[in-house]
Amino acid sequence: MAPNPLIEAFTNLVNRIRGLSYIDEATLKEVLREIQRILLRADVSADVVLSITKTIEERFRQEKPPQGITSKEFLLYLLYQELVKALGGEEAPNVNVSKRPYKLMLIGVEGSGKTTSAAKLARFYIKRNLRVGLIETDTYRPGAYHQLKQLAERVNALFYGEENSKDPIAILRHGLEYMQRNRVDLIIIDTAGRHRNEEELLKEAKAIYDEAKPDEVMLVIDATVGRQAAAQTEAFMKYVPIHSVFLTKMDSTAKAGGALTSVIRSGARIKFIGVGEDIDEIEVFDANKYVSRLLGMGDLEALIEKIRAIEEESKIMEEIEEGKINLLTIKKQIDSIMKLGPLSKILELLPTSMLPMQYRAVMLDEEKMSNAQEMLRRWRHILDSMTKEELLNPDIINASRIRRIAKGAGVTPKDVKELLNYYQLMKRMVNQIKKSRRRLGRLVGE
Ligand SMILES: Nc1nc2c(ncn2[C@@H]2O[C@H](COP(=O)(O)OP(=O)(O)OP(=O)(O)O)[C@@H](O)[C@H]2O)c(=O)[nH]1
Ligand SMILES: [Mg+2]
Repeated sequence: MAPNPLIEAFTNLVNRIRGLSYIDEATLKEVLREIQRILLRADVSADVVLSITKTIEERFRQEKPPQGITSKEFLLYLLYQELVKALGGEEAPNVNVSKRPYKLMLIGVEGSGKTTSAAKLARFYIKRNLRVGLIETDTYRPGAYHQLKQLAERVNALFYGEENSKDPIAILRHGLEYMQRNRVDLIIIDTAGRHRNEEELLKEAKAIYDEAKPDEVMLVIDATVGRQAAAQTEAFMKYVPIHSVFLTKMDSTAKAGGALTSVIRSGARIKFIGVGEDIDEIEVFDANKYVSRLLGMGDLEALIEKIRAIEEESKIMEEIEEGKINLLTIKKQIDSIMKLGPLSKILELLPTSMLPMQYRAVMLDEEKMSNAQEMLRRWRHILDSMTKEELLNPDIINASRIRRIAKGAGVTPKDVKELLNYYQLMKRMVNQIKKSRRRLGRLVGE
């Protein structure tokens, strides 16, 4: 994406936070005010801005940063998380085409970028080895037929249109037949945006929808309208179901933040963004990726990964404390530790670490450390060659199973036994803790 004022402002803020020696009350307030200024300038509506900063503030005060994470880093993490949340959450949209042929209809106001986006989508899916056809039903804009026909040729998509027709429904019907005859996997229907008035536009959209019975209606919105995007979405939703949104011209507006948050608030799902006029300038909208770029992250990504892994580990610890322990628990634990990177870097995390006492004592020794790492890797292989049943119910693992598992993992039966001993130890410890809790509970009269 081209340099944009939003990215610049956020990157500056991130660098400032990093440069702080510590975060006191005054600097916290200042940082929050700066976040508000940036978001308001990006045309994000005031209530969304307030809810983002309020949540960051509350979480910063109430939640303790995970071990090994400074309060500065934690603040950056909260900023990242709350922005992702405001942009629709963690999961990237599913852009798979679920059936063949799949009919995708584009609608939107004049000049929003429908025809350009139709070609971008064709290119996107052709790259994914789909046969794509484009149908032009716009009978209003002079030259619409040639515009899409040329684009279709450029991206190697099939094309159907009728240059002199004034009947979009007839064009559509012929176009669908043509595409089906040619065994097209994905049929993209472009519609007109130029009408005498809005009502006429919406009514035609509805008529085309009824005739095409598309699998997906994608609303194309020009991001330069900023927070007005929600009103547009809602107007269209009254006439046809809106399954997804293509937000265009993200490259040429300082109001992208407003467009994104307002569309999301209207309940629509943003699937694609247009980031330039060229046919390749299309991206799947992924809130995580978008926010990472917004904050100029790069290396911040490592921090996010780390915090996630720590959170995952504390979830596992909770499970263990509740007494739900089996070999699957151990497997998850090893995964989260491995994700945290070299063991030497996670010394601070040792209290919650899974390593048995005898290993903790030797952690500072480089050579022994790499032995411990080696051991974890070995254990991971061993766990991989167990069946689900064995993971969930380790008591069934007898001598012959141990031999099979060892062979599968390329280790000795002794190695497998070592892991099983560790598991038994953990289980005993957990039971002890549970017992003493219960005793304590009885003492205080629970
Ligand atoms: N910078 C930029 N320009 C874009 C983007 N998408 C579309 N455009 C431009 O927006 C203008 C309008 O695009 P069209 O695709 O013709 O819009 P339309 O919705 O089909 O317009 P009508 O058919 O009149 O309703 C063109 O100049 C495109 O090049 C984008 O992501 N970034
Ligand atoms: Mg058009």
